[in-house]
Amino acid sequence: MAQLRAVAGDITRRDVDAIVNAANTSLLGGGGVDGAIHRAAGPELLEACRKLHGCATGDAKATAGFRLPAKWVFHAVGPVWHGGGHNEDELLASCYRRCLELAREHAVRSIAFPAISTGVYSFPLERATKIAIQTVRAHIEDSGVERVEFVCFNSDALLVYERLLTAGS
Ligand code: AR6
Repeated sequence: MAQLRAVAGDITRRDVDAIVNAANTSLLGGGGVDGAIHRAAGPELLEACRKLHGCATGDAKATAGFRLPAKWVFHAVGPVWHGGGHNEDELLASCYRRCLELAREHAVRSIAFPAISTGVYSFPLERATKIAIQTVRAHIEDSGVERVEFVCFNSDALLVYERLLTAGS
């Protein structure tokens, strides 16, 4: 049975096969976790991203991890929160599903996710966390992934993830 857990800290330091980036449709970098991943991976990551010609919201694309401990980066594009009536829930779930599909394609056994869309894109944290946990639980067995880390950059996120993981949400 796959293991899901919340961990505190910086996703760029995680020793896993793949880390997930909360990117934008250009895939050409940005702030938040995206900026941190590009800084830690080095300029080769931007070169690799240029060759992908962007990514639709709800989708994800893979590159190598370059200078990161992780072998792969899966660049997922979460939705911008517009109040909840613009398919935001489904688009966010789709990001997690697509990352697990990429995990299967690349034989990834361990993966770390940030809280996609909950920063600059303003998706409410608790609602996003429920979607993240439920979607990963629903698709993990098919993916071949054995270990999932939800990496929380601040203590609020860590408390929410720990509570909802324990609640079996
Ligand atoms: N490790 C783990 N989590 C982090 C890190 C880190 N190093 N840094 C920030 N977070 P955000 P979004 C958390 O804004 O809302 C970018 O400019 C952060 O606390 O990075 O999906 C992209 O290019 C929050 O909980 O991503 C897009 O334009 C979570 O990561 C846009 O932001 C996501 O926050 C995407 O916005």
